[in-house]
Amino acid sequence: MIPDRALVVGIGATGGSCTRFLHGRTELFVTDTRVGQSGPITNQFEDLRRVYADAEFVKPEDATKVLDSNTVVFASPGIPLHDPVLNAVQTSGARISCDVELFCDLADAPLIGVTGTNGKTTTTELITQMLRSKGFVSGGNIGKPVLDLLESRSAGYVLEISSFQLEKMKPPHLFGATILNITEDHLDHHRSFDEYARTKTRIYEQCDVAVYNTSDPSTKPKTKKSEIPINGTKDWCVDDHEIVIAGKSVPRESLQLKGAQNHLNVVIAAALAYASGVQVEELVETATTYEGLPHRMQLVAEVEGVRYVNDSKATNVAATRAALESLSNGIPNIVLLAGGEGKGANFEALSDPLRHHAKAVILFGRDASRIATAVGDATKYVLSDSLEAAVMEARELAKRGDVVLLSPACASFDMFSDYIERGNQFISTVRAMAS
Ligand code: UMA
Repeated sequence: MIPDRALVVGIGATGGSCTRFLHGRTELFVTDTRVGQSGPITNQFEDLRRVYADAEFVKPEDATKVLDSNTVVFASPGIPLHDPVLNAVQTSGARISCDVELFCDLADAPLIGVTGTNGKTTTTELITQMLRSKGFVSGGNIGKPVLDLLESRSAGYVLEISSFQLEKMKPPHLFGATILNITEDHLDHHRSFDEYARTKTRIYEQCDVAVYNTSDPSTKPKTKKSEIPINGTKDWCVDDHEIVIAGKSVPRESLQLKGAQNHLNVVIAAALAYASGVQVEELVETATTYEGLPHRMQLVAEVEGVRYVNDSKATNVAATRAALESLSNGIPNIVLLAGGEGKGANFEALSDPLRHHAKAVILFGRDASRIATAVGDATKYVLSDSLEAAVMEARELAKRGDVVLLSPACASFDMFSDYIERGNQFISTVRAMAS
């Protein structure tokens, strides 16, 4: 329910949405831990202060002064719980929450929640496509702050929920929930892999139907639930040649989405939509026609017999591993472009797939040398100053039949505003080269 007193921390997409929604509905305070630092954030803060004149905008160092035990703090996902401001909140008696918790309390419709290290956005979109005829819409970490969805009064919602959000909310009451996979990521935000994994499992605590992958025990609910275990029954599974959806076999080659992880996610999506009442024929139709999203294993162009693939959304080691494995043709035929902000990851896990599938890796961005140290023995490596220079370098190294793959295994924030800008720069460089 809407609290009597609220502090919004952060003025990004989430904080902006919280401020818009709570303004006029509660006694409202707003802060951002970055105010006072150089950069545009202080100006944005002043602009917002003018728009929401009856909210009180406070400096981060004064934020704890406005807290009491009745205050609910809506913390932006990117701020870790161990940040000094959130730390102080926890000792003040105020309660930490987030927009997703409030949304789940207020939305009067069935909710489906999707989390996991990789594939969340594609799977969330696919479930939403499968449930479109029932009037479901998507939101959350996918890029649409959830409180903005309330006005649509939709028949149901498919929410992509990140670990950054799950750590700040009570377990949500969901109709259906899934953890797609859990691999190492965000170790600069969560204090350990165990904490990251534990946070993700909160998605199942209050759900009616859990869908998980029996081949990956970390995705399994800890308590007994009504569940659809994928690869645990012949009605819902993936094998070398087919996927099976509610007992109906669909050849894998008929799916537009490629790669083993994607095919597993198609079955998971179908199981959640099936539990929500969609007919099998409709599920198969959507599964076979859905083309996926940009920046995820997106074929950009074929130039002189070399395919250029944009997988800029691969911001961790597991995603890049999956990309290398799904494009491999059994010989080292991939020139990988990787690098950026490594988030404290261990890049040695890339050595094996690079040894088997890559003829070279071209490294750029802040952690390029760190990655080179970890994987330098596995394949030839080159350090590059920019993404454009890396593409040119790749063109020299790739021969007819090879693949040039941008799959950075890192966040983009050291060089770009986000993975979309990084992917778009790759696309424009490749297209300029092709013309
Ligand atoms: N920050 C501060 N102080 C603040 C507020 C933010 O330092 O007071 C910093 C954060 O540490 C972070 C950056 O600002 O470095 C942006 O964080 P944010 O929480 O303000 O971001 P929003 O603009 O609100 O966007 C967030 C999600 N971002 C993150 O979780 C980092 C978006 O997911 C999400 O789409 C949006 O809310 C709507 O729900 C993006 C993301 O990268 C796509 N998510 C991670 C992922 O998918 O791996 C979890």
